[in-house]
Amino acid sequence: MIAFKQRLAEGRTLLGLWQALANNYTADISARAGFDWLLFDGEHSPNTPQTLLGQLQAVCAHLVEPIARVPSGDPVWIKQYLDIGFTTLLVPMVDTAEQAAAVVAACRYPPAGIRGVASATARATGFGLDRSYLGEVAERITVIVQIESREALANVAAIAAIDGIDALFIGPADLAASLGHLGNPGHEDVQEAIAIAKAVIDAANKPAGIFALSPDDARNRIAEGFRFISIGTDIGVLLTGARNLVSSVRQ
Ligand code: 3PY
Ligand code: MG
Repeated sequence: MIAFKQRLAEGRTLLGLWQALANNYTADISARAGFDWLLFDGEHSPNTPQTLLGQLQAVCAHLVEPIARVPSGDPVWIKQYLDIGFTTLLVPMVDTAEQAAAVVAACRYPPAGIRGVASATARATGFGLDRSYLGEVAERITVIVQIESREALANVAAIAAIDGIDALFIGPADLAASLGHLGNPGHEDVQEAIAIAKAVIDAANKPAGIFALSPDDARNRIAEGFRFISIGTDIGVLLTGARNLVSSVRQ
């Protein structure tokens, strides 16, 4: 299995779909639709490690990268998400280099980090059958942190410089709120902040990702050189399809 950080280095922009329905069937269907990655959301969706496990198992036969967003950078969440077998994590609300370094440490075993070892009882290690997992964990795991506050913007260069932070993902909704434009991520102040953050991430030679606000926004983000872009959500796809269906039939 190629690590997501290696795929990010290939050059093609990787397109993703946000999974917020917290449902195995939705994950299974989405995994067949041609996306490069799916984001399983533990921060804002009704997910538990148990529901995430089912979704992860539902997509593992497909050529799509399952990314999990942990509820926070708490090492306990990180440990559980890694142990069930996610190899790419998105950590929300990382505002400082210290927090970013702590996230990396939570993903590594001692002496490099602080992750607890559950070798034979973790799905991550093939229940103990994958003997190389413990030694290869740093190469296999991709750590992505979210830049989504005024404080994170001020610290983005220092966050990007942390060894083990593989990519940085800009969250326009929280960034807009933090900059005083709650509910208006299209505001020019927010867009300007995104452009500055992107330039800093580029200068650090790390891949930048973003949540696109529309298909047009997604195409613009590709042209700007974002390396991975969420282009929608499972809820949005369902709701838009359902509303279009009913209005196409109702007289
Ligand atoms: C945000 O926009 O705040 C997100 O976390 C998702 O992109
Ligand atoms: Mg956010």
